Amino acid sequence: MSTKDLSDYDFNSVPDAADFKFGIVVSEWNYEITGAMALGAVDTLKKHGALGKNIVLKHVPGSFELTLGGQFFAEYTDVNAIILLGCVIQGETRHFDFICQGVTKGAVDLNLKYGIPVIFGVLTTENQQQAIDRAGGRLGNKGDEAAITAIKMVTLQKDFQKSHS
Ligand code: DLZ
Repeated sequence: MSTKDLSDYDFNSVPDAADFKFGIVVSEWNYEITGAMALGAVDTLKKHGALGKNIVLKHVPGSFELTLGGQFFAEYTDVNAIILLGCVIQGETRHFDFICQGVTKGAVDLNLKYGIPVIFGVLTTENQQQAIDRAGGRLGNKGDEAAITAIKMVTLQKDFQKSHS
């Protein structure tokens, strides 16, 4: 069992995000969890310089819809990165497996199709407590981690673009 804050990181190792634009898609299913992840993500982006006007938040009904929400961002906006936030909690049926497979594959496909970072911020837990622990609880906040990953990946993409121009 994990006891470490998984979101613990070196603040100075994260690049400045002042010039970047972010789209965040939040699943309404298990919103007490995903809402806390969204707050963490926005807060972390701002801590690293992102401007409020450059962070756009949209909601979808469930984690299965995160992929299409992300695709809308890719097609209709000029964001530099898209963060998908969801929480799938294991139930008594195989629904869990299908949703997890769908959104994971969907996120991979979006990354490759649009060539911008699409960050997988989806908790897949056995129970509610494991999700609470990872959404601002004792093991950190998956939303914060997704925000940091987004900043790092946009910076990496810009590095490549600079060296190829
Ligand atoms: C239907 C469903 C179930 C059972 N569980 C979850 C869950 O734990 N987390 C989540 O984000 N969404 C869940 N959903 C909803 C699906 O993601 C989706 O919204 C519906 O199947 C409609 O496409």
